[in-house]
Amino acid sequence: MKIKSIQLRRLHLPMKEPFRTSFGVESEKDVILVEVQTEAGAVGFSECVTSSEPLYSEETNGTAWHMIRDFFAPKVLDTEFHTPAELLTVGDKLHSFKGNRMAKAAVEMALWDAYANETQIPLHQLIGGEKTEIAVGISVGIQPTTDALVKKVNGYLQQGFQRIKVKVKPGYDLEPLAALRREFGDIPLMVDANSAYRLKDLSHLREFDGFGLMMMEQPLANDDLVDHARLQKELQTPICLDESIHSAEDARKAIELGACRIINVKVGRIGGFAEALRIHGVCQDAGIPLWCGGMLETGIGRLHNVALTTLPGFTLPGDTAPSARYFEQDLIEPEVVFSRPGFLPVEDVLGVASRLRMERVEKWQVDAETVNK
Ligand code: OSB
Ligand code: MG
Repeated sequence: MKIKSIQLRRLHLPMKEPFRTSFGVESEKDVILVEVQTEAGAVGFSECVTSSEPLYSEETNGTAWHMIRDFFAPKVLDTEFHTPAELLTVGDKLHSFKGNRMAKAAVEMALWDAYANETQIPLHQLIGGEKTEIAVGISVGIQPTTDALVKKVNGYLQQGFQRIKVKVKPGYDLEPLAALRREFGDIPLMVDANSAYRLKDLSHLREFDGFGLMMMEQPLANDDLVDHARLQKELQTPICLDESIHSAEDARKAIELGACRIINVKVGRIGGFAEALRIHGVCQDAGIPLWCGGMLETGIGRLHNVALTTLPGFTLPGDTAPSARYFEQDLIEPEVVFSRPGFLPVEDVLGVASRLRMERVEKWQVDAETVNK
């Protein structure tokens, strides 16, 4: 496979409802798509998991566009990849450029997707995935009232989601959790704080132990491992790291320190499929369970997340909900839908371009640029 051209597109796609976390609210999906064309005529797509503002991480759609256009895409233009083993080295070509892993991941994932299209081998097979369906839970944004939360969660349980993840922040945590336990009993329940607490909140965080949660996701700072290790020693509830894990090295150090007992892998956050496979290896060796997180992706990222989740180390339900969770109409057809309640099918996707509705991409597109060497 030889890379002939790379295009960037930016879309503003309407969302069904706003999604609120401890750091802010997202009401529209502002997304960058990367499109790769090969000499043989294959097409690969990916979506970048950056957002408009640097609230989840330092990266934004603006910085990602700049990084991909000016540094990352030119590095892979005209290069050749003949085997999956060679695709594992895309990251090495970008390694001298520091950070910006979301932007790097978008390029890397589009190359894997193009390779699946060119070789007609589904992505999940290329990366060594094994499952034929995957179990999924749902991430529930912060609601205006506890009643509203209970109502939402009830609907999701009816639909069959395998676990409920509730976004929390100081002032919106113990009371909603108590209401959910009262209403729904022993459901698989977890929280995600998106770095809203500090170690000084220890006595408050201890109270979460009373709710029998599957895990507490990223309670402390986005760039911290040391305080998470101190916190984990004080809590019964397993800590799951999301924002703090950018690489397999981070995973190794977090495990060594005892900073978490579970890791949320977002392939778009950590630099791509190759790094995800390395994290998978580190965590399998250490007996650390994984699950696949989400970034409110369109169907493009959703299909890539499904492929990732087929790896055997992803033993806990992920955040990859059906397309209809966020979008009236996804960019792909058929959309991502349950095969049975709480499960997504693993389909043989030979590149997401085969599912993409270009007229919908064009409908929501606000910017486009072809990258030159
Ligand atoms: O922390 O997992 C997170 C959404 C945007 C940014 C960060 C996170 C999330 C979610 C939603 O929890 C996951 C999804 O449904 O895609
Ligand atoms: Mg999270």
